[in-house]
Amino acid sequence: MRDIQSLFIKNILNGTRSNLKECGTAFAASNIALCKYWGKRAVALNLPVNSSLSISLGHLGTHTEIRQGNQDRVMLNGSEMAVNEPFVVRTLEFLDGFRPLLGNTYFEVRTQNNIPTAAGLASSASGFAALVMALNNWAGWELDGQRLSMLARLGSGSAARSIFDGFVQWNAGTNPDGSDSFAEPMAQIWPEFRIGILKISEAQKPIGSREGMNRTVATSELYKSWPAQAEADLATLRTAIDTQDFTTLGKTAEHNALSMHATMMAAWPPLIYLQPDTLEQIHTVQRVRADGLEVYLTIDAGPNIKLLFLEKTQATVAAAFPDVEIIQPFG
Ligand code: 2P0
Repeated sequence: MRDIQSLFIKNILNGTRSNLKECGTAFAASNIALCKYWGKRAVALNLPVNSSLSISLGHLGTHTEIRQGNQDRVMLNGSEMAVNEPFVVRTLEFLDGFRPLLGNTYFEVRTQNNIPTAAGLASSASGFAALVMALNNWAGWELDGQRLSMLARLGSGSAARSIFDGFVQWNAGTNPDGSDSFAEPMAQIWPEFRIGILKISEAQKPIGSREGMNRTVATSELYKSWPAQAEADLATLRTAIDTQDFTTLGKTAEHNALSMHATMMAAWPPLIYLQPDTLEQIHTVQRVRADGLEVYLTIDAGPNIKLLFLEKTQATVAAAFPDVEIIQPFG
């Protein structure tokens, strides 16, 4: 698997000269999918079954610095991490693919997440995107967004989308070599768009996304209907973004997320990421919506809820959900 990734990296960088400067830096925003990525058609190259569409979180994400060191070192939010920490192992495994192209150097990586840790938002998307962009800056490769997206994808699928800001589509592609599976930004901006984070639990989820999606593909009968639904939802979402049709966007994103959870629950052993408090808040969303408040939700592979609403309802949403943390994606 690592050989396949190393070869992919070599091909992407074919003909690109490295000219290392003292230090490379980059920032990448985190993202939340409105049409979810769930399931891989090829594990080694992180190739997805379906295309997905996300919105980036503005200034919330990961800042990364990379330079040459005397040994491999990884700092997270100012603290040096032990080499056997999963975060470090995953970072260095990813960087191993680049090492031969950079004079077999040791890496010193400093990563700073400004995503509120309490918000329960995944940081692997912004983390691997920032790492690839910092490498590109350090080595002077001047790669375009398409190639940066494909490199970030190897670290974590959702990182392919975090190379860009705003609304972003990650095309699943069909080529077995992964050369057409990359993200592209959409031009539309929607300044009134708001995301509300409802933190349900900070506990580590028992099954990570990676294992969870592989299990779903392998064992869930309901997953058979997922690729077609995702494709239809993505088309609907694109039109809703084009026309700023918030109702259609909200309905489609919520339906997409809950359909993904249905495929997970139909896996064996079942994957149930929702907690009792998640269900309680889902019911609250349904109740306030029945009362006329236009708010929708999406949920990733965990118990936390992300609300979707517009600026004009912000005060009402904050009153209905007192613990909500509000993000302005285009702020
Ligand atoms: C997404 N998720 O589209 C979906 C929705 C979780 C649920 O992308 O194995 O960490 O590294 O490619 O990107 C989380 O999965 O998985 C994810 P890998 P990743 O945002």
